[in-house]
Amino acid sequence: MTDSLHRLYSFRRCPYAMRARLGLLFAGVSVELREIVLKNKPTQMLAISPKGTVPVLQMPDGQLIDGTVIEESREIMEWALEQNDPQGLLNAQVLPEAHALIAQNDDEFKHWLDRYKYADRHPEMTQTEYRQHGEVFLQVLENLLTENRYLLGDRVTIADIGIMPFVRQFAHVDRDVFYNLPYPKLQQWLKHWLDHPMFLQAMTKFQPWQEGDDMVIFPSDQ
Ligand SMILES: N[C@@H](CCC(=O)N[C@@H](CS)C(=O)NCC(=O)O)C(=O)O
Repeated sequence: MTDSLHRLYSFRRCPYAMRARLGLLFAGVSVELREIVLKNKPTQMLAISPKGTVPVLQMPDGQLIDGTVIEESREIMEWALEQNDPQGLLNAQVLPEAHALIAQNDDEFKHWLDRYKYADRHPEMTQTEYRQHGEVFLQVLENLLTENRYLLGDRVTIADIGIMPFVRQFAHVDRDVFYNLPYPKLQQWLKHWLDHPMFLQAMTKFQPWQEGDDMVIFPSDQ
């Protein structure tokens, strides 16, 4: 049984890996999890994905399907939900919009988030200016959440689980600042996710994987 599991290389604090783990949880798909340390990536991971980013999903041995490795977090979320999607996160009616919003997150917001978080490494602008650039996306999300409970309607979609880890990271640069910004719906949405059982499970701590370790199954049964 466990021989047929996919294997996920993951890093607990990485927002891309968080969205992949959330996708697996919402799909109810179990994988073998290998927690990694970014400064000491396993050679086994680099051998299958030389670009060296997490998350990476590897097909079980012997499955002769094209593309035996998925090395983009959005594709891992979607792969999982294509197996099983009881809550309809891949709702076809909003999928193009979800993709566009996730692309805006990954291509624009993440850029400002990194600079806001590590402003000392980017002295071209002040930290406040970086935050304000990031807030352009926060305002987009706030507007969506003024209309609906979730980003794209009254039900959760991949846009919510794909974007939430990044908003969390932005908020956690300085929680006092974040919760005093004029985005009440977004703050409420983030709090909802931070307390969500799936998110809490996605943040389970694991020891970094080493050759010879017992297999770790995610999600674990407890
Ligand atoms: N486009 C990739 C980006 C993944 C990514 O950049 N992950 C970071 C960690 S959050 C990483 O692995 N960086 C490599 C490193 O720091 O060495 C995806 O969506 O999966």
